[in-house]
Amino acid sequence: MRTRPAAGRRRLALALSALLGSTALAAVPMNATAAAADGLAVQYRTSSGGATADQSEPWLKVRNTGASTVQLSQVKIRYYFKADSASASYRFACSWAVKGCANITGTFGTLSHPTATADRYLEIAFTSGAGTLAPGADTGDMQLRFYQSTWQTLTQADDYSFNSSLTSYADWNKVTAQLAGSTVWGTAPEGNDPTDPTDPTDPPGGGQTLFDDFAYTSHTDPALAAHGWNVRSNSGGPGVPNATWDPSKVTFPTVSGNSVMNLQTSTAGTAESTRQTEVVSKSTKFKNGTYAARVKFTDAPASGPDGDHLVQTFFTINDLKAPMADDYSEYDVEYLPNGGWGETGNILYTTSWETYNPDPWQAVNQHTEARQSYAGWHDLIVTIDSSSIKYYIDGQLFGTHDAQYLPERPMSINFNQWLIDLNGQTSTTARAYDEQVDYVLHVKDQVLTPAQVAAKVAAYRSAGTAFVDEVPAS
Ligand SMILES: [Ca+2]
Ligand SMILES: [Ca+2]
Ligand SMILES: [Ca+2]
Repeated sequence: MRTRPAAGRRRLALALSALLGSTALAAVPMNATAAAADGLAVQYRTSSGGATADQSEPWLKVRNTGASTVQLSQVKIRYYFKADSASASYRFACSWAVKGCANITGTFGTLSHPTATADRYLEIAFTSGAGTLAPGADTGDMQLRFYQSTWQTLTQADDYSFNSSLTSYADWNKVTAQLAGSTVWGTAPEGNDPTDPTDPTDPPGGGQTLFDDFAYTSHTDPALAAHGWNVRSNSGGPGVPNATWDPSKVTFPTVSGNSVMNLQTSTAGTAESTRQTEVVSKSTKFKNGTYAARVKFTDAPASGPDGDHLVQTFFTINDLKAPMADDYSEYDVEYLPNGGWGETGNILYTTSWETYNPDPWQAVNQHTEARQSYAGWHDLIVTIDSSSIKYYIDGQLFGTHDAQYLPERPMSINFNQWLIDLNGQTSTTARAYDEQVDYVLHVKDQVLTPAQVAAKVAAYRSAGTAFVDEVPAS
């Protein structure tokens, strides 16, 4: 569905090009035309005009120049700049704003087509709390700033959107505004306007985000299902044959004021007494991009004797259509606190799957492992682009897997906790293990650094957003 309008617009552009010639096409004032229809203007001033500075201070005002009221939550502003190094990371802050800093978010993105003066952008967005702009109204002052996360001096003389001479507010078309996904103001650096059909830019939908802070009351909270999650009750693998997948063992306790999802797996040494847990997105719409979750692994049971061959996970997966089918896809982070699969101690695996044959067992995958304890909270990130799969644990690169293991089709997002077998602890005394999940994040078609993931999560929290899902159905 998504490709049809884009293809249609591309054909229109080609037809115009044939009529007018390519030089004439470049002169067609697409943005001006759109602005007249949709009606936003952006004013800019800098409060930090030096060629270099401790922080860049793009202050902005957005004005509704159209005839109808605009929901600010539909507006996104981009300020484009050249990063100080390929690895530089940036932090956003709002010093003061008429609309309230709590209603303004700032996130950083990377341009698909870097130019001499732009390879990143700061994207300003608004929560629903920012309200509306009536025709003719503006947001008033938004005193914004950003700085290197190291607080090293940044160079802004080479930044596309920077203008040292604008020290009081004036219209500035090197900052762009999107309204409901269409660029209605300004000109992006050449080749980087996602809504200009003549620019060979990001795949459609890039940057759309799923974020869930898992603020629910119970596994029967209607919001949990409404937000796209299924708490598993159907029988079947993986794990102990004839074990029960028990939705009631998925709970949402508050830990230090923050709601977390708790998956509890328990057994008394028999299949009949074994309870496993799994939470899965109902939608299989997740493919390239960034996946992140903050997960608490445990080395010891919450109660009872230790030693079971437990698997604590965060993973993405789709269906195996036939043994060894190439278009199967799965990316796993799996922690075994008590060994299993031939291991005798704790081990963390990250595994990227091309495909497999269930019988006789044959696996085509690449994995990275670390034999050490990962008890406690950890930041887990998986990034997938068109060249590799990367796994990060607590901000450190843990493994890079090759292009032959890239996904062919979209996947679901899953958490589960289960027992490989009942051989690790043969007692019939009851015991229970907990895996906790603080949040999950997916950003479609964009590879974020661990710092960018942390900034995005912090921005949602400072905006009071516990859940958002912008990822289109595939
Ligand atoms: Ca710069
Ligand atoms: Ca595959
Ligand atoms: Ca949480």
